[in-house]
Amino acid sequence: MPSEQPQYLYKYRQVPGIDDIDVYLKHEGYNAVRKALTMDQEAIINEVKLSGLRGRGGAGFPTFIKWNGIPKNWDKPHYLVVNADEGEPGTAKDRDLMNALPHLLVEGCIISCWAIRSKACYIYIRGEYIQPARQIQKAIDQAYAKGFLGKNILGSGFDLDMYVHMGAGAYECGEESALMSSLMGERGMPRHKPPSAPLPVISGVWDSPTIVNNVETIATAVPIINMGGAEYAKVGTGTPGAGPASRGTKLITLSGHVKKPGNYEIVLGTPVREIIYEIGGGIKNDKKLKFFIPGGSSTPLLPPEFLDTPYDYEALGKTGSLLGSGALIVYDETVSVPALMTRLMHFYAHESCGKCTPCREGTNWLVKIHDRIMAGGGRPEDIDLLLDISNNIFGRSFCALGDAAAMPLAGFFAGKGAIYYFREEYEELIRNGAGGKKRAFAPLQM
Ligand code: L3W
Repeated sequence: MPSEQPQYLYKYRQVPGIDDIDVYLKHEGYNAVRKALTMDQEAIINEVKLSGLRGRGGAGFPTFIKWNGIPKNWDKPHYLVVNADEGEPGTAKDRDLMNALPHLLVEGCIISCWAIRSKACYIYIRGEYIQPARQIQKAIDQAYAKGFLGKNILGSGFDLDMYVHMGAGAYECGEESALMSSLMGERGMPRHKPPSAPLPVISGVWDSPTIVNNVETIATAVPIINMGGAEYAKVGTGTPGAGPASRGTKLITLSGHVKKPGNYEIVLGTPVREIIYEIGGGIKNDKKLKFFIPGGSSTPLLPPEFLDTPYDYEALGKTGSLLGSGALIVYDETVSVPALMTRLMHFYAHESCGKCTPCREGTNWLVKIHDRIMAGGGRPEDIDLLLDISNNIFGRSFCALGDAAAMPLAGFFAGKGAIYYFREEYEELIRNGAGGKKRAFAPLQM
């Protein structure tokens, strides 16, 4: 365990029975709720602003701006929706948080709802997450029994109800507008966004103002209120309040060819090299690192020359990749890039909701061409065709799923992606056909 990394979310992660409210209460549990209920809305949002907290689901949008966006018309219905539809390949940090520390999420929801004066909170959990959903439901029941949920919470006059809603296994439902459609019982397809439709903070579920935040974002409200936003922001990169900055800690899922895969809490800005070689113990069987994917399968891979990049929003953005949801996937020298991309393209084509043509048709073409190359029937012009198709998907699909398929392969606008860095592997497979070096599919290991 990297002892020098402050643990704000994982502080009590290893305490036996911490998922039970009685144990949680003995470890600062619900202290942040007690404190928050003595603060007014502006004061809570100000602490979140001071903390520099940005959305932990992938976009990194400043949380306080989102919370401030809810119209201050408190009598009208408005909602908090927690995005627990963690579907990005390589990402399992929200699963761990919900399994191990369910009360941290419930506590974060109460604080967030109090900050926006919402009387209802929905936790939308991906269909496959049966155990996390059970854990959250148990935590909600225990919180009701102790008076942290329901009517007149701790005598404050604040009422709040919390509901678990299970998805049905569609990756697309992690996209906030598709998630809201699914929550309302409609097909899980994305909706129009600004400028042709209002933001969820103005009109979300049931045409009411809605905050949609990731599990980790909401849970982070707990240490922020406990320690104060300024204290939370003491670690990280960039200067708080002076341009974009990555402050505080981030849960990451470290997977693939490392000796110690797992979920870790790291300080934003920790170099990737330190994460892979110290926290992760280095490459499995002491093989050579070939490349890594920094933020989940939708983010472009990076070769070893980027090992000294600080793991933060700005530095990873400058590499042509992204921090994304914090899923760092590590690949050793045995991995075939075309084989990995084939596997990923199958995933995105399968998960495309079919609403828009560039994504529905484009992802299928990416699959067909990859399958052809892998079967030994590739043509020299296929590589540029893959780039061309990616370029026609990127920025032209209805939501980010199309971009997510194009980016690992081609980067942003056919910039630096798998083909840019490992074009010769595609060329070799095409040149040698079925006689080319045959390598196994690289699984996205956890
Ligand atoms: C208030 C404004 N709110 C924007 C809100 C907006 C949304 C958030 C970010 O995609 C990415 C995607 C994945 N006032 C606002 C405002 N908002 N302006 O801010 O919006 P946006 O459009 O930048 O991003 P998004 O559509 O939420 C998220 C990428 O993350 N990703 C995803 C990984 C998947 C997981 C998972 O499985 N858990 O996180 C990885 O890279 O591709 O590009 O809420 O409403 N003025």
